[in-house]
Amino acid sequence: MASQEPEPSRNWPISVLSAKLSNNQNGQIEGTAAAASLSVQVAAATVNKSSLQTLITTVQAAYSTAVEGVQNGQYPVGSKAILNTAIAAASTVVSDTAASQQQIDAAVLELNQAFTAFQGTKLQATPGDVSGNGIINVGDVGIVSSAYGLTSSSPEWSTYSQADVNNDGVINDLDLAFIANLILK
Ligand SMILES: [Ca+2]
Repeated sequence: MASQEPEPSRNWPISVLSAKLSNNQNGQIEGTAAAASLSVQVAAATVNKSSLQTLITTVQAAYSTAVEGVQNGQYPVGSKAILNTAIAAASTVVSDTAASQQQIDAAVLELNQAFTAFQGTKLQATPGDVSGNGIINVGDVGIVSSAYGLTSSSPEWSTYSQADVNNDGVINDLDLAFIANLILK
């Protein structure tokens, strides 16, 4: 990537505006230096922004597809704004031509932490809560019973797939037993 190539060295003009002259006898004579300037060539340190850029791309993709709400697979309201703030902070570092490798590495760490925290807020279905009402009870057993025997190749599968609690592609005794065990706990 282009970002891995060293930036060209730059010339930094330095002007001497005033100087104090000494006569070596503890006395100082205020003097005005003649207008002088010199140019110091400073080789820009090689910084690698590729990992930060890649991370930003990844997080931005997750951000744009994430949906806020209360359904399974969604994210709590407000969580996207927090992630977006973290993306913006990382983007600022990427576009800062004076950013040091240390600042870039810190930005990678911070964005990674924000991304992990965001992913942790994703709403997950409770295994066994087939009806999705937040509790596991006889209603869930009823749904599994009514879908008993269906397999992933059944035409009604998309309607009843949530009854396949153990995700083995068939709704059978194993799923009923799983839910029954949770109810009896
Ligand atoms: Ca099953």
